Amino acid sequence: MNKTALITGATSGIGQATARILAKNNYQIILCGRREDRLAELKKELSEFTEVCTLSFDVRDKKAVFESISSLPEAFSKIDVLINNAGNAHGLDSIQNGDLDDWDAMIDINVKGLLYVSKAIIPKMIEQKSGHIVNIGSIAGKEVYPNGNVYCASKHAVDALNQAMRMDLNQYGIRVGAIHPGMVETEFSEVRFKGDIERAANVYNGIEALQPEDIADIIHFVVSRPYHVNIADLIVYPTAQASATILKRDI
Ligand code: NDP
Ligand code: 8X3
Repeated sequence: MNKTALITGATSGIGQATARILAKNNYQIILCGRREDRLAELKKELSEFTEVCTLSFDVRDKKAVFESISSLPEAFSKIDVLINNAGNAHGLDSIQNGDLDDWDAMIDINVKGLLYVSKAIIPKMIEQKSGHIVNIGSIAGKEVYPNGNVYCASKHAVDALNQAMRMDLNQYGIRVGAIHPGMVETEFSEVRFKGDIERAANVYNGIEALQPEDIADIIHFVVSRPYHVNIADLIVYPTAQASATILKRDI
């Protein structure tokens, strides 16, 4: 029987590319995100390769998370792989100038949203005595950079939760690991800069950034290892990047 993967944030970037690669490699896919038009479009595209189901919910909405996941049809109810990917940065301001709504968004989505989705799925994995949780962190969870404050804090929390989940779920034979990307060219900067496309494009100026497919490829590698192999933690930079602030720009 094919394995089933649930991917949060599948409407864009890393999540969308991951859905594509897993669909082509015989996984049944549960696509999650808020933008229903994109979910429907991707479902149509991937249905050529595999069975696909969509769930539209905001990860901040506790009730919606639990209701959506418990509404899954029988054929999708055994979740083998959870990709906790939904998340974004909102703003890039100093601590003294930060916007409280941005802070709430990052903590509510990147940390609490990841927890809600995990909490809705972990009992199924415990019952199955198997499962694999892949948490998408960031280099912002390994280092802090100027004006990164709350985004970095949210991703440090993901790093801590990744370690904590691996410890607590060890007794049930559940695999837990994280991937921490550096600069990936997605809608990430557009969201961070609230639709300022020019400012977002400048982030990648003169840099051959990672593409979402590069991370998706690594996620596929991680989940397709033999079951006794658990890749616990990976940091992935583009070659042109050495840390959040050290970049070789060819301009
Ligand atoms: P994108 O902006 O391209 O994708 C973000 C995804 O998250 C979208 O599918 C969006 O779906 C979903 N999402 C955002 N907010 C919510 C919400 N409240 N409820 C449900 N889904 C939500 O960015 P990336 O693909 O780059 O980001 C994916 C992950 O990778 C994030 O966790 C990000 O922090 C991390 N990351 C990104 C890096 C980069 O440089 N791009 C580097 C390191 C880590 P929708 O809007 O439809 O709900
Ligand atoms: C995204 C990478 O450096 O903008 O998580 O924080 S960075």
